[in-house]
Amino acid sequence: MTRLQALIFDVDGTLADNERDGHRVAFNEAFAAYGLDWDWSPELYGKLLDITGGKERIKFYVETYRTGELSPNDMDAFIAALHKEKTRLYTDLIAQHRLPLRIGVKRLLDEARDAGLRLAIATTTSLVNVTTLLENTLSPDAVKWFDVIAAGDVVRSKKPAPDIYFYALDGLKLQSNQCLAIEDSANGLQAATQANLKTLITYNDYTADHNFDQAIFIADHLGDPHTPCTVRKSPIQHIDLVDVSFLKQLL
Ligand code: XBP
Ligand code: MG
Repeated sequence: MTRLQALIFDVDGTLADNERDGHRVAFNEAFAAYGLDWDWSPELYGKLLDITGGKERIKFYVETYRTGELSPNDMDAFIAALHKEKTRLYTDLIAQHRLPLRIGVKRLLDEARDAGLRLAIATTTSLVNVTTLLENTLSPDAVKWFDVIAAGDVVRSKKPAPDIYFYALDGLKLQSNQCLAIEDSANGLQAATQANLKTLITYNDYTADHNFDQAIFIADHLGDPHTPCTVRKSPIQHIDLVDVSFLKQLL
C-alpha cells in the first residue's frame, strides 16, 4: 500500500473564498485606474471564472464583450500592464487582512505538518498573490511550510491542463499515487485528475454546480470541530471534518 506523503492545495476558492471579494474587486480597481469603464459584476465574474488566469481572463473579456476597443497589436502588452496593476491592488487588499482562510484550512495544514506530511501549492494565480495570502492569513513564515509553490506562468498551459500539477509533483519528487489534491472547481479537478491525482473538492458559491464526478470526495468545506462540513460524496459513511487519518484512508 502506498503511504500518503503530501497534500497539494489549490489556492483561489480553496484556501480562501477570494474570487468575488478579492480578485474581482482588484480587477475592477485596476480597470478604474486605467480609465476603463469596465465593471465585472459578481454574476459576470462567475462566467469569466471559466477562463483561468487573470491575463487570459481579461483577454477573453476584451475579445468577447469589448470587441474593437483595444488594438490587437498592443493588446498583450496593455493587458500585461493592466494585470500588473491588478496584482498590486490584490496584494494590497490581502495585506489588509481583508479575506480569511476557508473553514478547516488552518486546522488541516497544522495537522498535516504535525503528522509529517509535506505540503505543496498548485495554482493558476501569480506567485506573489500566494505568498501574500499565506503570510497574512497563516504566519509570516508560512511560505516555508510548503516544499513547492507552483504558481502562475511557470508552466505553458494553465488549468484545466495538468501542467501545474506535474510541475508540483516534479518539485516534490513524488509520484501522483503518494499525494492528494484539494481543489474547488471543475477546471482544477480536471487538471489534478489528468495528473493522476486523487482529488478532494471543497466547493463554494461560484463552483457548487460544477461537474465533480471525478472527485473522490466532495464537501462544502473541510470542516472544523464546531463547524461540521456537509458531505456530498465520500467513500466513507460519515465524517464531520477532513483530517489526516481520513485523508490516509482516501489514498
Ligand atoms: C484561479 C484563477 C486565478 C485568479 C486570478 O486560480 O483562475 O486566475 O482568478 O489570479 P486557482 P491572477 O484556483 O488555480 O488558484 O490574476 O494572478 O492570474
Ligand atoms: Mg481554485
